[in-house]
Amino acid sequence: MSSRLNQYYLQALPSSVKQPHYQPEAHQASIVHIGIGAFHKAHQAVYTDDLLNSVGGDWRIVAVSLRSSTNRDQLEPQDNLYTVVEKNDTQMTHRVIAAIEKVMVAPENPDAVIEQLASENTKVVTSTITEKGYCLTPDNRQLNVKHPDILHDLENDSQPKTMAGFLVAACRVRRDKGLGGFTFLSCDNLPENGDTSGIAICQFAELLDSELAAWIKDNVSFCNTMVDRIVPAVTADDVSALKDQFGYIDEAMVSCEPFKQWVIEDNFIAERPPWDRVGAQFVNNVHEYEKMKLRLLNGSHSALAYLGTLQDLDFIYQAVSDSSLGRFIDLLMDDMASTLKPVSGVDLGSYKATIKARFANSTIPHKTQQVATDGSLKLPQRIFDPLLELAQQGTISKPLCLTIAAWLRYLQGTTQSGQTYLVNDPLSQPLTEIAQSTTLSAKEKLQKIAEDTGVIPTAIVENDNITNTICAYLEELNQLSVSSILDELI
Ligand code: CS2
Repeated sequence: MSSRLNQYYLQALPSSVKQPHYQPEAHQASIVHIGIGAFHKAHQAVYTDDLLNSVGGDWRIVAVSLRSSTNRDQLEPQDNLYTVVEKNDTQMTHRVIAAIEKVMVAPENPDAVIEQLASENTKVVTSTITEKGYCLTPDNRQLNVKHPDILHDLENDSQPKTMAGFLVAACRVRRDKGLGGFTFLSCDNLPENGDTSGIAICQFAELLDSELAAWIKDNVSFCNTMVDRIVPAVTADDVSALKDQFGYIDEAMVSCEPFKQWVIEDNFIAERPPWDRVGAQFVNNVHEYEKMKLRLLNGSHSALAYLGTLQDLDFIYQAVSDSSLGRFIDLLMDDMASTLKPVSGVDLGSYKATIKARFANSTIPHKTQQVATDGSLKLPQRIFDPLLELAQQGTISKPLCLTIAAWLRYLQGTTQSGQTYLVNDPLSQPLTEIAQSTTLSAKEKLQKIAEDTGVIPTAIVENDNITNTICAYLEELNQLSVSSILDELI
């Protein structure tokens, strides 16, 4: 019978699985991470494990799940240990991570989460709650004060549901106890993720207590960060492959690519984990790194997700390996690149080539449908912003217009061969209803999405050159095959 990974099993691990060199319980937790999932486990927790291995310090992590108990239930029986499998066509490595001290499930005990965030030991709070967890307006810049969860938290500020609610409740306790604040690092793909989180959290606080909002502005620093690592959702096959190879069960494992990057704005109000000793970069300004990654990597990812899904391609590696789609991505990246300023130490040509090679990694199959989720929250920073910037420079980007048309066509819920799927997006109901209408013209659909949901910016619907291009592509996508449209564009 196979054993479950836990602290006792560590001694029995085969030597090809790297183990932590430190005694986990000898290090306290000074980081609270909100939104534990595969990405956190394969990114920030790996950097932190590297730090504990090579430098030490009280930098373990208390992770919080705002919704489900799944991660706690998988990790707790394993003493919060889990395996990270890094792989591509030429390498595969396995290591056990011990950086997470425990997982708290917020809905089970919100007071305990507030207490942890308000503890004197807490110096840094990180988050990966996906774009929708921030409860922002459609342009992803302000707090959506009409969001049902925000309304709930304004009414129940000591028993919150949202991250903003928890952070503000914890700041109230810290202020009342005479403690200082902490540094907050958003690790999600939002535009200017630190500044945006700061704006939304302070807006939320302002609605409750303006003195507390002022305290937060003075005592909490919001760092912008650029995070990068491709981490597809874990499958039952991943868990069985690990068991077959090494003979142990790890329900909490994650698989990812070998590549990882973390650029962090150096704006820490409290003690700073020396993550730069283990490969992260502290810089004065993250914006250009962030824009480069959001547009070249995430923008291309979304384009592959929508165009790939329409072509019945289940995985990103299949989409990028399709010769027409691959060539299309080159054109899309060229247009994106002309909206970017030079980034210190980065050669854009090799950056683009590396992204394509990373997408082509078939050993970590990443579902097109996974990347396609929540398009209404991803497209503003990935596609709409660069499209409008290019239009200001006098260019109507065909690749970007085709990507928007592909998203609208994707919202119809069928591939070009007629396979159906569910659209996963917080606004799926209004968006699919408009996209599937048989009476509205393509232009009316764009206008209605802009008016009813605010997702498409008015600057786009007011620009005839842009709307005509998107509408022409949408009509073509309803009549022709994706590959013939791509071939024509190329
Ligand atoms: C992806 C990202 O799901 C998505 O929208 O584009 O999760 C992407 O894999 C990461 O940002 C890579 O760093």
